[in-house]
Amino acid sequence: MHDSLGRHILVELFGCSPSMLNDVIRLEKSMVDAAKKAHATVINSTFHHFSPYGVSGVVVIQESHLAVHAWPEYQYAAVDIFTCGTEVDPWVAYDFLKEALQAAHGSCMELKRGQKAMLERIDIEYLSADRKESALQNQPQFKRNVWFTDKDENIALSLRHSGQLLYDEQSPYQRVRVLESYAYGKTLLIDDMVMCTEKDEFVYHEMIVHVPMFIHGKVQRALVIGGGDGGTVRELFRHKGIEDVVMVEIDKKVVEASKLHLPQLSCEFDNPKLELRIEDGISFMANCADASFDLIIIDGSDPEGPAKGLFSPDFYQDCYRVLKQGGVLNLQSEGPLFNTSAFIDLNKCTEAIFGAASTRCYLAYISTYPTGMWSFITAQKETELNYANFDISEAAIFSQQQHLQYYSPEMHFAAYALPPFVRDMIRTK
Ligand code: SPD
Repeated sequence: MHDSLGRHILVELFGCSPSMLNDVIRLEKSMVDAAKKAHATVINSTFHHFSPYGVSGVVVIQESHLAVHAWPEYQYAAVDIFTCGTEVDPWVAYDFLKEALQAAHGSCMELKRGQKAMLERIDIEYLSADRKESALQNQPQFKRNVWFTDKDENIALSLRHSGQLLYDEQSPYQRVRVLESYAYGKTLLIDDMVMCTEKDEFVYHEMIVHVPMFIHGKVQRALVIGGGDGGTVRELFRHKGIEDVVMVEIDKKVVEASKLHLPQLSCEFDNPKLELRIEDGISFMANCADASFDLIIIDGSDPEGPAKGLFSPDFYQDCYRVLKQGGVLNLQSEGPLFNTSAFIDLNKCTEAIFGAASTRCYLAYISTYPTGMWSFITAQKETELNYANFDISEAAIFSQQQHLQYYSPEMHFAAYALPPFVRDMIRTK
């Protein structure tokens, strides 16, 4: 017979595995398993990863809770294990966690919570009588609440997911993962950033491709830098006039992840008109012959890791050289409100190379990129860019026949209308 209602163990775990402490999925699983080992009934778990490192999470059990806050950079985890009743032994959970987190050593303190000598029990039968029925119907069900968060210091986007990774590979360049999010379906991540999700990838891929395709009007040879998931080449091949596409992706793991788990994106990788090269797009561009493409699309990641070079003036100087006269460059240029400095720098850089009259920015609304507002830049070589000068009826028929979900001639016009605050961020003309 216990002399208190609950037992609360405050645990300090030192010398833990940093990768374990930074892995929200494994940490959540260990905490849930620890609860189960201690014979607790798990009701719910909520876990968040913080970038670049750190995880916080709680497992709610019928007998109270287990909580963790992990500092991978100190190889340290603070854990609370609070149980009530006689069936659950919190020390079993402690032993399990110490091993699972590969802690070199741990220190603990047990507090008795709700000491019976201090309490007086009242009769609350009247409260429970009318709840008996609903309690029977509402047996607790384990509900996981595992979140992926794409964030910088001040802004975050979170997606709740199943807690299982469908793909998880560390390439020489980056970590590539696919998870199953509840609201947006399968989601491709590079490091801690969302690249695309099944449910809204069409916005990005339709807008990065069809806008410049209709502006140019007769693209035959296109080059894609990045685009390893395949969404951009899928959209390019909707255009019957395309004769060949070269796609240069640095990381074969991105292509592999997409082929395995995102068939709606990777469906054109076997197109005979596609030359898929696994190599660095920046060196490819530096060594590419002058005036060899009608269209260049830069479908890279954010300015971290291997994509950093896709944000440099030398690279855009090469793009200019490699385009034919009248050729179009189209690039993803980050979120004006999320990666403001990259957005401004890319606009300035492309304007300096192509000329202000040949460069324009447009927007699309991509709900799974932080802030939702995303931008693209179109630049045309040795030609004043008139984004509104395209074959509207052809674009309308194309949009209908291809069952596009975002691109239409109206969206094409509208996309170039910038809210004044965005226009002011990049105003030079
Ligand atoms: N913050 C996300 C920016 C990602 C841009 N590229 C996405 C690749 C989709 N093909």
